[in-house]
Amino acid sequence: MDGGAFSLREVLAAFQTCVTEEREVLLGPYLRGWRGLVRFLNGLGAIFSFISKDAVAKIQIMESYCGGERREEYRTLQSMVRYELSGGLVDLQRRSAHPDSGCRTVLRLHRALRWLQLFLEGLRTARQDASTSAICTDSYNASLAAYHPWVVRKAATVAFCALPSRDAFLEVMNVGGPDEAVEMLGDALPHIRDVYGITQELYAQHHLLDLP
Ligand code: 1Q0
Repeated sequence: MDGGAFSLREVLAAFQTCVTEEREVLLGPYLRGWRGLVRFLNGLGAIFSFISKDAVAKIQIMESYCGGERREEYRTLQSMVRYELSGGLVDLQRRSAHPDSGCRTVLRLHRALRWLQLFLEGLRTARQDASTSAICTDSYNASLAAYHPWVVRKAATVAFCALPSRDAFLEVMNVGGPDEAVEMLGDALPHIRDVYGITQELYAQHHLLDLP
């Protein structure tokens, strides 16, 4: 997946690899999936760099935990939550002693995964001449927008206007023709939904859905 054109198929496959038989979410493939998505986003133009910079910063925080001294604790989302909560390593009220906990960092990516799910579903089912910026704006308003201040929402909405047409989009996915791209999305989406659902349930159980 390094260098040259790459296919969104491989990127999305990472989210399939994430889920273990015990229905735990492996952080390694989860972060590889995000890395791949960011590469894709960068390919869409410099106007999206304020988004990819934030995503990369969050991926890097997580990669440093996953490659650090306590890497065993960061093998899965479940082990991370257990470890950070039992060690008092999560700021629950406001960011102070642990501003960059794994729990709060993954929560941001998790919310963005919901946007991705809605956006890809929209692309998959839209008419051929549908506007991708409208699909993207709708998905954003139904998910991430609720967590963003006005300026970020404004900047995001402006950037979305620069998105290419649906067909051009399906082509940059690099999985073949539009029909194949639609089929690939149909195969990949259940796995994204699954990862989202498991994470959502885990975070709800531990009251982590509003971490500052
Ligand atoms: C295709 C267009 C991409 C649009 C992505 C939508 C997300 C918009 C988000 C804009 C916010 C970015 C600015 C930073 C916000 C942070 O304040 C916020 C909260 O963090 P914190 O630390 O301040 O509490 N951060 C986030 O909400 C995280 C946002 C991460 C966004 C990751 C997006 C990665 C996108 C990948 C695009 C893949 C496109 C694939 C589509 C393939 C279809 C052919």
